Amino acid sequence: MKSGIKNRMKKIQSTCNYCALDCNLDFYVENNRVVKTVPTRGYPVNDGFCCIKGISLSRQQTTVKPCALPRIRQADGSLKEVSWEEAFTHVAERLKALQAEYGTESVAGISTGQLTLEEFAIFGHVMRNYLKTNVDGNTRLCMATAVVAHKQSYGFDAPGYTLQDLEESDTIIFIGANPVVAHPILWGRVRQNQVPGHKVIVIDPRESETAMNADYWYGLNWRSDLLLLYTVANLLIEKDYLDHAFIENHTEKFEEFRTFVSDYTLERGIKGTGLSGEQILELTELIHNGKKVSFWWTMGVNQGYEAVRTAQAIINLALMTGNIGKPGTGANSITGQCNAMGSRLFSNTAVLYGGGDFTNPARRSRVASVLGVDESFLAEKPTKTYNQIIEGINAGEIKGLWILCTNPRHSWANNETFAEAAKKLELFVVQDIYGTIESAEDCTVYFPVVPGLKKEGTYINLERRLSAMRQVLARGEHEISDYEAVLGVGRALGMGDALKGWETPQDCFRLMRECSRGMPCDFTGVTWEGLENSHGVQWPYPEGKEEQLRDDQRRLYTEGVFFTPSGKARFMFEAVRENPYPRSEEFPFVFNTGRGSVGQWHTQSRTKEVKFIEDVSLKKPYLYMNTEVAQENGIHENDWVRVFSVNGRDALFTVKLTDHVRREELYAPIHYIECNRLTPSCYDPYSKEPDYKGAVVRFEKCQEEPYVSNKN
Ligand SMILES: Nc1nc2c(c(=O)[nH]1)N[C@H]1C(S)=C(S)[C@@H](COP(=O)(O)OP(=O)(O)OC[C@H]3O[C@@H](n4cnc5c(=O)[nH]c(N)nc54)[C@H](O)[C@@H]3O)O[C@H]1N2
Ligand SMILES: Nc1nc2c(c(=O)[nH]1)N[C@H]1C(S)=C(S)[C@@H](COP(=O)(O)OP(=O)(O)OC[C@H]3O[C@@H](n4cnc5c(=O)[nH]c(N)nc54)[C@H](O)[C@@H]3O)O[C@H]1N2
Ligand code: SF4
Ligand SMILES: [Mo]
Repeated sequence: MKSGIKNRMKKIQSTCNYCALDCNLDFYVENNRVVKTVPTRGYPVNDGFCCIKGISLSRQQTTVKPCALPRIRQADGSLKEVSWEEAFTHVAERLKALQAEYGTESVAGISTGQLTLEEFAIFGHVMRNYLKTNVDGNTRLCMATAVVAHKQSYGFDAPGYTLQDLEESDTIIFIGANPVVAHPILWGRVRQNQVPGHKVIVIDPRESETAMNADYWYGLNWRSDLLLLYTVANLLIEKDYLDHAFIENHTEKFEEFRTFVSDYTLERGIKGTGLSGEQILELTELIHNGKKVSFWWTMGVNQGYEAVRTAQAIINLALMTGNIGKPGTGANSITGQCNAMGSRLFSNTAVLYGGGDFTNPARRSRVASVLGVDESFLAEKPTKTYNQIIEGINAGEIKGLWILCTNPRHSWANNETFAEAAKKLELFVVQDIYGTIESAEDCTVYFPVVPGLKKEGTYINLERRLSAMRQVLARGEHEISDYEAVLGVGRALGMGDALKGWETPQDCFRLMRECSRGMPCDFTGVTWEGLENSHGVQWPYPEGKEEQLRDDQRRLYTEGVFFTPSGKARFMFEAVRENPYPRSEEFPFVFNTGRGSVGQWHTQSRTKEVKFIEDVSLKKPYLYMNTEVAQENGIHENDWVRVFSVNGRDALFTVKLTDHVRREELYAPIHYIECNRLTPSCYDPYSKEPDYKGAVVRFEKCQEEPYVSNKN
């Protein structure tokens, strides 16, 4: 490249496809190379800032290898490159053959919250509508709890907030959320809050990076959130710290709730949460004294054995104090992946496109007419859940699996169960940008696809904002996108007319937009072109209402009207349950898991390619141990321990000493495959989201440094 004035640079605005903020970035391109990445100024989410992952997205232009042809496993175990046409035909024929031999539901898919809306929509069309089988998403590992909680409490999966609420709130309460690490740009919005005397409160058993930066930290016992939230609700009622008018006009079942929580006395709360009476009373007063109180939750809540009820207990607090629908308030679920929100409504897995149950006749008729198919063509029931799919493979009922944009061999709970499953599959298609991911080890077909820089589509962020991914770099020979790969298999299956109108992502966008018409997520006023170089658009944005909806920071429930038949929000509650995995003499430690650093992304396939992230990230699995506990066990920094889990497995970790985890806790970042070797198969009963943060374990010091693979 020649130095000098960069006057031939082309600027393309696109969306970061890591976390749920969906920051917009301006990519400057010269000779089909990104030479500069600048966070988009004026974009309402990130206005000129972004984190280390977004700024280094252009690394993928060199690290994603140009090997563009798919591969099929041969009898001798090797992978042979074939043409795309051959691969499409092979996969289509194998899918049909398996269905013919073992039944319709003997093949399945695992989708994702990290592709474009159009990509998982077409995957859902091919697999769920046409093949009539099951596709769940990695969003099950992440957002399923919030989805169920919203549906039951609000009548629709509709988080109501806008990011501006973080700047306007005077009392910001994070529950099981660590945005300093996981959502740095969201944390930036907290830092911009100018409300005099505003307070940041963190509820987390661990003194997380966010807790370290907060005004109040409530380090409750693991898995005692539901008890704490009911105790606080009871105190708010006893002290009459309620918004009676809101409760009366906009909610249902409050009287039942009042009776129910009267059992949750302060004494009981103290005993179960490990917090003092003063702390619980202080938290109650903070909620009462705030004029604009906002609650924000993430995986510390969603990933638990009574997670849905915990999320709803947060919603209940917002409802009873009238902290919803107004600036700076809300019971706000923070999403994880860049397009989890899109996946929740447009992947055709748990609901019809645009929302609505598979059994809802009006919705079936609407979606079928938009897609130009007979109603009977549409999937008839929600998908089997992720755990049922893996269990189905291990039970020999499911023989074919197609995964895209997810790495379950690493990320699935009790991940050895996935390893076992992968070996049993007769057809295992892995579609990824890296052929080196752990999940691809046992694949029978590998589909290499291009990364986000080379494709286009639509993303929806945590505050319901649609934004455009636009192609930044031209593609090389044979390089195709996820959309084209799925379309290719669909055509090879003989879908024919059922793929009419699905020819390009832009066509699919139009279909999905029509499916949204009249639904809470109506975005019929958004056009493909209009989204380009824009500020993004929050749903709802119905056609004809564009003028009234110009504001960039819109929230739902401003009139106190919800999506239930009565228009009222519901108090949802249920008795606190016994922890299925309590600490015991045999397993005295909690094995807490979560994000390790701003730079590391999940299974690290992408972020390990970024030199300045990789240079500062440990290559070997590690965990944090309380300094005193380490001393008592003769353990020093960087010593190795073998951790034995309640799931019957063990794994090796190096030890990092810290005073920020409590005595009873070991905290393991999820970015190493060893982490989920130890998490048990335990799920919330309603959402089937894994309880990823609640394993119990014991450890032994290793006398010598063991050999550990450096796969990660
Ligand atoms: N750098 C980076 N950022 C990411 C990601 C990444 O991999 N890397 N992933 C993205 C995705 S998909 C997601 S879902 C989000 C996740 O974002 P977060 O949920 O904020 O992150 P986690 O680290 O999983 O967990 C949050 C906190 O839950 C706490 N916790 C554990 N048990 C309990 C409990 O019983 N009660 C309470 N109250 N808290 C508990 C943990 O100690 C931890 O501090 O991050 C997104 N952002
Ligand atoms: N113990 C524990 N386990 C957890 C969690 C936890 O807190 N604790 N969190 C859970 C949560 S919230 C989540 S979201 C999951 C995440 O788990 P995964 O979804 O398995 O993790 P990722 O590493 O994000 O996997 C994404 C894959 O997509 C590939 N990819 C990237 N871009 C593209 C593309 O454009 N096309 C295609 N086809 N592939 C692409 C990447 O190379 C990578 O292999 O992990 C879950 N696992
Ligand atoms: S905060 Fe999230 S969306 Fe923004 S640059 Fe970082 S990873 Fe990307
Ligand atoms: Mo997630």
